[in-house]
Amino acid sequence: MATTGSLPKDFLWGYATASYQIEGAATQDGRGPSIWDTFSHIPGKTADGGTGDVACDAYNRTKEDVALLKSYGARAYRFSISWSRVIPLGGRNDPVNPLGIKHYQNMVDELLANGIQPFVTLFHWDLPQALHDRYLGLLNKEEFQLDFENYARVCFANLPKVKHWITLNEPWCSSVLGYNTGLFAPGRCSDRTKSAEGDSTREHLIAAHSLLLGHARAVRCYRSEFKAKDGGMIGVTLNGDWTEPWDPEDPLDVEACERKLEFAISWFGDPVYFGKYPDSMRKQLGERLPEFTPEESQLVKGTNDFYGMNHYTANYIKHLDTPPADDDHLGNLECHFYNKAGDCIGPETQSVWLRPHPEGFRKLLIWLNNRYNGPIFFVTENGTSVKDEHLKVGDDRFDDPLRCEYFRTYIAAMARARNESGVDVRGYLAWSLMDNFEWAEGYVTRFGVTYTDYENGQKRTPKRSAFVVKETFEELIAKE
Ligand code: PNW
Repeated sequence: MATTGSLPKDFLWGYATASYQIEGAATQDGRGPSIWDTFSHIPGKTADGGTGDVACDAYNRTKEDVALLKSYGARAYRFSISWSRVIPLGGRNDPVNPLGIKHYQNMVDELLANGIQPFVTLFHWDLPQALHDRYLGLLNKEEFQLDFENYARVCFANLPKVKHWITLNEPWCSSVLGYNTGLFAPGRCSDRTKSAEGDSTREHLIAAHSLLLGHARAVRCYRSEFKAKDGGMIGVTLNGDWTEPWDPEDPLDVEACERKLEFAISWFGDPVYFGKYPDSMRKQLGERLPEFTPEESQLVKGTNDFYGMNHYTANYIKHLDTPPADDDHLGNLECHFYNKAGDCIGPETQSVWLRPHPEGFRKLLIWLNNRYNGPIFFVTENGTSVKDEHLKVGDDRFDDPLRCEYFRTYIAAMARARNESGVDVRGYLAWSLMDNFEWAEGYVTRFGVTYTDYENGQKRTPKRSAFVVKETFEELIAKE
């Protein structure tokens, strides 16, 4: 049981967002376009034709949103920087936009003035479009890592008060969804009905390699030029779902569970902690998986001051007996919501990939803790959508019992992992502060503890879950 007062008094909790999902102001104050501006404007790429042009208009509501966070009792806020707001063309020889810098400085100052710790993500998928046009972005490892390092340095130099830096958000999503399935920007894949260009058998593996090198260079830069003076921490945020065997009696399903975790998480986690890709991936992917040169391996190894963990759901895993497809990114297996006995992993939500299963959160924290030898953890995202929430009317829009239950049970599961298994988790950022642009789902799917009224000037109204999260942490955190 998660008991009263069982989290330390300095436990950092709060909410998370990302630039393209909330800022809007797509062309304001000199911002350049990102690959998400381009992609979301292509008809058919988002559920409702939604784009981030206006989103929650958060760019123009810094004070209002920080006041909202404060009213929720938040001690921390995770936001991301729009690269193309800071360097509109993105590259290391391109001009820096002082108005973009100013915006994020104001945000940090406003948060600190209200006692809220900023957690800042450098890259939450919104690559400057100019870098994609110039050299195919993530597919050009030499150029990308240098441009990312330069952008990171500009951010570190201008935001010295930030003590928690996250280099990349979910590089799995940037790689697989952007270059293998093509569901996310830039939408490349082998299916020519979806994309004129792309190779789903290789490009996601190349993109991932470039991202790891960019991450590593940004960390090296922070540690050598800023850490001593500014005293912050830096790490990468990885997503990962828990896995349970479809047939617990079948050793091949049990093995496939581990393989799924390695393909999804250790693809990035193992290079960051050990300087190499997992053996299971090398075995299946062969020469399609890039090799780290000895220099690259050294550069990437040991680059997390903390493990940033995004976690939402779990699946039952069934192994496949057939040889893997060349474009397989899962590890030659199937993901299911029901197991062999007919048990369901969790209730439906609005997101086809997400079903609540809080025990999986506890188990995955323990799995990660063992694999990576007890790192410091910050949970940088956790939350849920609610089925048909977009259809609700009147005050019912602000009542979200499934989300309330989700947060109660997931936060309790995290506290148990900490208290019973010694997982050093020091903070928790719920996804999300407010309903926002949910990528390919557009505005249909809502993840906020705050209702955003897109019809009425993006007005924000708290949902019940905002109070539940506050009460849950007030109870769990020790008073002294
Ligand atoms: C995360 N999947 O994305 C992101 O970091 C957020 O920006 C996003 O809004 C949030 O989760 C909710 O979706 C994911 O398909 C998107 O498995 C898709 C998947 C996982 C995470």
